[in-house]
Amino acid sequence: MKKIITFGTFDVLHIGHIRILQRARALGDHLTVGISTDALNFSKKQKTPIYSERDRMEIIRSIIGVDEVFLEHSLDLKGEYIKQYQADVLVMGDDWAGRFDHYNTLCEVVYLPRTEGISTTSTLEEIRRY
Ligand code: C2G
Repeated sequence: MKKIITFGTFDVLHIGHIRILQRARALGDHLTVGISTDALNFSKKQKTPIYSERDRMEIIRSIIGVDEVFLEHSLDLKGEYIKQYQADVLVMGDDWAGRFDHYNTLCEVVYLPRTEGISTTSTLEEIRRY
C-alpha cells in the first residue's frame, strides 16, 4: 500500500484545498493529512485561523479520500510525522516548492501546482466586501 502525507491549515475550506487533497490521494492508496494547529498558525502569522483546529480537523476528516488526520504542531517535525505515519510520498502545493526537498531521504517529495485565483485570504477579502 502506497501512503501519502500532506500538510496544511485548510482554513475556510475552498476548491484549491479540495483539489490538492484529491490529487494527493490519487498518487497512492491512503492519505494522511497534518492539520496545522492554531498555535502554529499564530506563531507564523500572529493570527489564529477563523476555524478552530478541532473544526478544521473534523472538516478535513469528512472529505472523501482522506483516510487519517492529525494535528501538526511544528513545521520542523515533518520528518517525525513522515516516519510515524509511514508515508511513502510527501505532497505539498508548489508554493512550498523546494522547501521540503531534504525529506527525500525518508520518502518521495512531490509538489503539485496550486489552483490559481483562490486563497483563504482572497476569500475573506471578498466576504468583507460583500
Ligand atoms: N493550495 C492549493 N491551491 C490554492 C490554495 C492552497 O493547492 N489555491 C494548497 C497549498 O499549496 C497547500 C494546501 O492547499 O498544499 C493547504 O494550504 P494552506 O491551508 O494554505 O496550508 P499552508 O498554510 O500552506 O500549510 O506544513 C505546512 C503548514 O501546514 C502550512
